[in-house]
Amino acid sequence: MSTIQRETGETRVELMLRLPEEDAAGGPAQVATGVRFLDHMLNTFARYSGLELRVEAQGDLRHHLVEDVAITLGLALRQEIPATCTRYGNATVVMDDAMVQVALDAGGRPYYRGPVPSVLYDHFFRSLADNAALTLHVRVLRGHDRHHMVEAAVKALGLALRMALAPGRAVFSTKGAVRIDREEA
Ligand SMILES: [Mn+2]
Repeated sequence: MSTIQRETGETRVELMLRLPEEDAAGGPAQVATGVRFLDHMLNTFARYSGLELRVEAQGDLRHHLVEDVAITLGLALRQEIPATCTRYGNATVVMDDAMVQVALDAGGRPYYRGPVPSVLYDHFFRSLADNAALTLHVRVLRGHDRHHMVEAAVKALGLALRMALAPGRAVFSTKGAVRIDREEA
């Protein structure tokens, strides 16, 4: 379990993230950021990833809240990635008009390739990938409703993470081991 409090002149974020028990019906979430669409996306993230998530956030602007919640979620996720796990995950999710593919590597190589068709949520995915040290590729294959495209991307991210964080016998790397620096929460 990782608990992080992050406070700046713009926002205050308190976040708890916990890996699921095996076969847990995922993602109990308690989310209150004051931004309803962000709450919707965080609940969706928890549901699809199976991670347990609590977030309380306050801030001045919606833009700052979305970015700082993504940073804090990324920092917590980085601490929760097991030293040995499946490491790679991918998922393609459709939601009416939208079809979104996500492929990721949870092996400590921060890289983001988008875009998703929302400046705000493109930033969300980039901040999350940077701070969790994920390689995260998001491809919007189809769609015209931005709500659906962003939501399908979050669902695909959750499912891909669920796959990547599943127990693996060994870290899959030709280097023999992937060291992931972490501070114990
Ligand atoms: Mn929705």
